[in-house]
Amino acid sequence: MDIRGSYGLFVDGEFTGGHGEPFKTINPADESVLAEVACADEADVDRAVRAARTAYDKVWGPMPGAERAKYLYRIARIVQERSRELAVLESIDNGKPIRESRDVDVPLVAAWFFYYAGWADKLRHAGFGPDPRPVGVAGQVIPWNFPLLMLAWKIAPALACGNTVVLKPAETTPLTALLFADICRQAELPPGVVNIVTGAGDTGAALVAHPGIDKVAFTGSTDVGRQIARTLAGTRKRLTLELGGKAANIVYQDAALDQAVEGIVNGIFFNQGHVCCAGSRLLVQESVAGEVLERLKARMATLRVGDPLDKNTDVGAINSAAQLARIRELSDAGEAEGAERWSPPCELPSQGFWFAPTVFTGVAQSHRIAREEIFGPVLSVLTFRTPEEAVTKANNTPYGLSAGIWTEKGSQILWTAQRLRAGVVWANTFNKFDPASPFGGYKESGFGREGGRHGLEAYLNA
Ligand code: TXE
Repeated sequence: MDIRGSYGLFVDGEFTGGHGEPFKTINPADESVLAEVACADEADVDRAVRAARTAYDKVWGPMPGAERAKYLYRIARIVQERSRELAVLESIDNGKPIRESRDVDVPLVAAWFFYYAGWADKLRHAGFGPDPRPVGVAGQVIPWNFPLLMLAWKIAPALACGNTVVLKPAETTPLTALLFADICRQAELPPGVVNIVTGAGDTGAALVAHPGIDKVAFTGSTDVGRQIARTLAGTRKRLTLELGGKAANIVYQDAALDQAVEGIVNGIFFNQGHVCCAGSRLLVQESVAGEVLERLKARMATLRVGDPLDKNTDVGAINSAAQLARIRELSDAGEAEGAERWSPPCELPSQGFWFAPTVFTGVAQSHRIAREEIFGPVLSVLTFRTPEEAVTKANNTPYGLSAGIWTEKGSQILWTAQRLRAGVVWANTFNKFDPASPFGGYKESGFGREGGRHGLEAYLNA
């Protein structure tokens, strides 16, 4: 598949044009145009939903689970076979380092399909009720930070349960979803089971509002999540929302500090910090704060920022000009509100969207950089004296997606984890994902769980 050129929507097993104004997707590392992509308007979304409905009624819904499983296994194996192509395309459309797309994103995509393939023929015997049925047609809207992985999180469990889908990728990263459509064709997935409609927010809004959709799954900003909840209020549609986060990464004084520093770096600089569960607030016990910061800065100075396709790159490009503007705005607010800003010396490319790894110290809980999701490579450091204070500060956020705990004491891990209002709590590690583990938030981070057995519940009428 040549990635330069024009791209269509994927409806009923065919690539087709759209009636909206086509848009360009660019490489954020150098701003070059990668492709022109079709935009789906309401009529195109309607076509896709109808195709999904027909496929659901005639083919996919009635198909025995063991047969559906074969398709999911086939998709998983083709993802593995075409992993280089997927990783390169993901890196140039998103800006993430190839080391991450190659070693994290794409292997996890395959893992998700393998895992849910295994469930497809076991739904009747897994406590979902005597006769669990698929919900029907799912409308799925995903963001740009993990374009392929979010697609896998949404499509694999939906298909395993017997639903068909219409998925809208983000407007800045549509290409790997279209490559995935090509993989569906290669796997001979029946037409209409997976449909991809490209476009911006209007296309997403049309999909969510379409009366032929039975279930909406959304990952993205809290604002849009709220809008979608309003649109769906009073309808029969089911909804899961996975929204933002402002995770606390708590480092106790007895932690293995070098290991903790690796976890802090991974927590906030992985994927340029474009991670809903990023450890964007470091809460470090006062007695070791100086030592941790010294080691953290030394480690940050070794991070290589640059070309996403260079295998040695640690931190790639910011996904879009809009996201870069947001990161800059919040970082400027951090300085204006009195926090101290530090970045290692690093030469950023002159073309493209770049932001140096940054740490703020002297951060107060009232500062915007302690409260708002920055969604970039920017860490806010706060300190605490007692475990009680750590928990209070960690929970002092409207979000509740994830948290991290660093300590050598098992009892401290349990004590802290039980008190944190976060859907995922990592201990002595961070940003670890596994298809068997449920993932999702409390409070303004959304509701519903993706992954594991829980991830099936959203797609079943039990
Ligand atoms: O998100 P949007 P944006 C946060 C992060 C980021 C901020 C803004 O803080 O800085 O959100 O990012 C589609 N109806 N997260 O503007 O707009 C849109 O086309 C239906 C956290 O990119 O929410 C895209 O496909 N769909 C987050 C998807 O929603 C609509 C990941 C996400 O875009 C729509 C991304 C509408 N009215 C951003 N408007 C996470 N949880 O990981 C837009 N979309």
